[in-house]
Amino acid sequence: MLRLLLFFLLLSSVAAAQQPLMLRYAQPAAKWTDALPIGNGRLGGMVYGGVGQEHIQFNEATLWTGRPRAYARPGAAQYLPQIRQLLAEGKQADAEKLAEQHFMGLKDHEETYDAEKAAWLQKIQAVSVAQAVAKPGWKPWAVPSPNGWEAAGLDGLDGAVWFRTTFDLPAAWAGKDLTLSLGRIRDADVTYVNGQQIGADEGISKKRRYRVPAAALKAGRNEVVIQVLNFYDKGGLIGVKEKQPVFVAYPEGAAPETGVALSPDWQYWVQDANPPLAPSYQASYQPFGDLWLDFPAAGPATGYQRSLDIGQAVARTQYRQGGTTFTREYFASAPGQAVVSHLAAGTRGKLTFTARLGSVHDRRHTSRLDDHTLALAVQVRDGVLRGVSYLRIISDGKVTVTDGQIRVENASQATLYLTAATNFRSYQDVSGQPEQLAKRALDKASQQPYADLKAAHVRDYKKLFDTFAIDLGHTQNEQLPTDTRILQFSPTADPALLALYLQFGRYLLISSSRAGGPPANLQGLWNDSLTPSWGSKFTTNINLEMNYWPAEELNLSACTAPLFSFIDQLAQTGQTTAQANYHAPGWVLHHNTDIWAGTAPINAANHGIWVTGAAWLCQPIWEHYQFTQDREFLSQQYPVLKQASQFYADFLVKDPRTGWLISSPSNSPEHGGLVAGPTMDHQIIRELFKTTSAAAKTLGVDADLQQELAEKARQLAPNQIGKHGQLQEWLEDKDDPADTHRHVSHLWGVFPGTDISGDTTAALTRAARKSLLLRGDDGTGWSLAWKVNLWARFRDGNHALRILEKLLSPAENGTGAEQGGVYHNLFDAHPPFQIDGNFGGAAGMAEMLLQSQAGYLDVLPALPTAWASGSVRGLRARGGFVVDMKWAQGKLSEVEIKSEAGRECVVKYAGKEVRLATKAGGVYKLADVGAGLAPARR
Ligand code: FUC
Repeated sequence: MLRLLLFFLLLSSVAAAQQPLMLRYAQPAAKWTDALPIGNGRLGGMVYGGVGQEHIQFNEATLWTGRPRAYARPGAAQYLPQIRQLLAEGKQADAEKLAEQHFMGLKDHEETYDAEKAAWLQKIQAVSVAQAVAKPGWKPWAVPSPNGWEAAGLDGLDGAVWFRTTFDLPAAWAGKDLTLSLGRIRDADVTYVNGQQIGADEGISKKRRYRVPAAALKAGRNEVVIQVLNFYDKGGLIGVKEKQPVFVAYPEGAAPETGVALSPDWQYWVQDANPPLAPSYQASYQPFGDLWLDFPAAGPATGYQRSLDIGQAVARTQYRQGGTTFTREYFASAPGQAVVSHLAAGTRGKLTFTARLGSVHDRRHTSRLDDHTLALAVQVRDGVLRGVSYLRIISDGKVTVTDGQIRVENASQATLYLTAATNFRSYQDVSGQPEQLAKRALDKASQQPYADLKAAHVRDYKKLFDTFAIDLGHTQNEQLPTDTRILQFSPTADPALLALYLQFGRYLLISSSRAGGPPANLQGLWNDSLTPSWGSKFTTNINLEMNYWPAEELNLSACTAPLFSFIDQLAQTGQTTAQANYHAPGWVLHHNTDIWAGTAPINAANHGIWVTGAAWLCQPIWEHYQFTQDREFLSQQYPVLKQASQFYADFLVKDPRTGWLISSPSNSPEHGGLVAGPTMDHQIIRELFKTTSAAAKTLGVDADLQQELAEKARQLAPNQIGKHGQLQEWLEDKDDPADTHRHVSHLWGVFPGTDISGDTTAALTRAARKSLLLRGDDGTGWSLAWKVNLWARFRDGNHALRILEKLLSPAENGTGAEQGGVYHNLFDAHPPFQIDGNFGGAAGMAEMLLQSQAGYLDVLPALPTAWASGSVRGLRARGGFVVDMKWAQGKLSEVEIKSEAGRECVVKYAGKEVRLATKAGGVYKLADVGAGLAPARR
């Protein structure tokens, strides 16, 4: 007993020293991707941990632009035969043109926009350059930023904005015409030199290089004035991507490098910040607000530490100042439905600060609710959603509240309760009462003492998080701050960083995907921009699905609930689109969707018409059943599978050349334009037909449908091997072996699908492997993550680890340019931040350790040499099994399998196989004894 206890104590002290579940930093966050994320699935916060000023930027998952509306274009289907015909004749450009005009979904505001824009432009143009320059209210402007004025402090601004600066004309250039280079401008500009118009253009990709006639120039100082019109999204002077100088003037014909720079002392004046709402296919996820805490100026801070404990889901900041230790803790509680912060001073009465609520929304308002509570109300500019947030502070110090702030004086500790809600109820219903919801949560949370609230939060979180553990070995690097570990990372220098990365993926899923809320979007739950990249929506040609890859294997099945309820909504709205675009039964979804469950094709015909979003989203439904063996779930979700199958059964057409059934029109995601018969579609549809039939069989229903789907699956275009030995991405053998495009869509059948698996189709597996080699080892964050999973399925652990190393490379390499990798806070960089890489990377590591897609448990299928010893607890396998295992010197030493459903369990390892007849609840231990797998001796 004593020895056991000693062992336990030893173990726990090692664990504490190693801090395997901590992100740690020695300085506050300087930017958003340094800040630490907390979340409860609905409320998210990014904690900066500043000393003089604390900042928690926060989100609520249902605050989006847009409104309930029709997304599909009525009558689109009448153009379908012609689009198909054009594609069959090889006339891609004509097909895309026709589709662009008639087949894309409806944009919000598209009916009214042209007239409103014309009227607005008339108003804007009524102000002359001389009048503009004479206006009061010009403000200084930092040198223009490559990401538009949003990134330079004017987030969300659209409209007419004037800029001005000067340059000095060298005497030697007198009488010469000049070129003025301004880079790209979003969206339109009118440019003046010394009051004379010298150019005007519209278009976000055109580089503005205007001729300035000598006659417009003066000796000495010349004034440049630019009126910029920005109709939507990012705005302003956005530079150019190449390394050529911009904001220079030089003699016509001379090299830009010989030019004089425009003075960096720019000024701007906002003429009008209310342009008509621009047409948009889908809505964008929005930030909600900011909590600012200002502390009185005091001496320097020492012993600064900032951390995120993902074992407990608690962030902390600690430092000493003026002889007092200050500590802060933060978490987003799911049971408490609040973001909670606790501030404490080690010396009595030393805690004094002012709390404010702000927001980047133009329409925002703060007010005093009661003598402990401040309220913030926000309203999105383009849409019907509004939000309310309350901040209540309970403290032993003096608390005073005004309409703008809460002041806390001479306290020893203070607890901050932050709640938020919107009027979003569903994609059809915005009648929610945010005041009531946020107030109810506030009253409930703030009645609980901090310690109780925290204990309930930790308990709730650990119920999910503690179902899994992993150990890949330890080194001294674990003692370093996380940002340094990233810089010094290699799989041998710091194997524990990989384990941390995997667990951080699980942390992010628990924090951004909880029953009752929307699924994790492109940024999970976290977003600080009114114009986030790709709208921070749900892109369905890889990204949304990747977010849920780790859920089942890494024992977070419960976190899939938001995905399935979202799919149920898409299966409703998708029926309208199936009718409008294809005259087809069932439901369809294209490559993107938003909180309003838009399913129609968007953006452009060359990539927006990709039809297999619905089919792909059926895969996690079947997977969930496979992992959990939950028949009730399967029978509830079966109509979604059935109706998707009905759509594709109707949609497929016979290829006139081969006689195969093909998907047309469609696209191999974001690659190669609108085509007939991309390989990925056929793989996904084949898998859908197979799983729908299997589900029907399991449930004992729809025998006819099972037959029909089996027949259609047989007629579907098969996977083909092309002239480079590659798996063809398209129907025709036209792959370019030098092409390193980020999407590896035609490998869907290897992962996440099972259309091509080493066991049954060795030649196709070789071809798929060849295709992946040709695509190369680089890519955006999610592209790297996908490749990790693929190399795991190809049983090549060392290659998978090489890609993981890239996935964990520093996204910021110090040159200002970003690359696929991780930011300081371990967020995945596409770049920019996109959470799919975090989730896909975590799933890839699970695939390296255990696979079960082929009807058996494949133990350590892709163990890299560098992971010589390790252990894992709580991996899940299809069939309802939970697996713990240990390995040493690259060899399995013990595996323990818990059977939840009592199914037969086939286990394979290193060419050996064992079959176990299991009982529900039974636990089975096996060890590798050289000659085979045998029951383990205790
Ligand atoms: C897909 C990808 C892009 C990006 C976007 C959100 O369209 O091709 O790389 O990840 O989704």
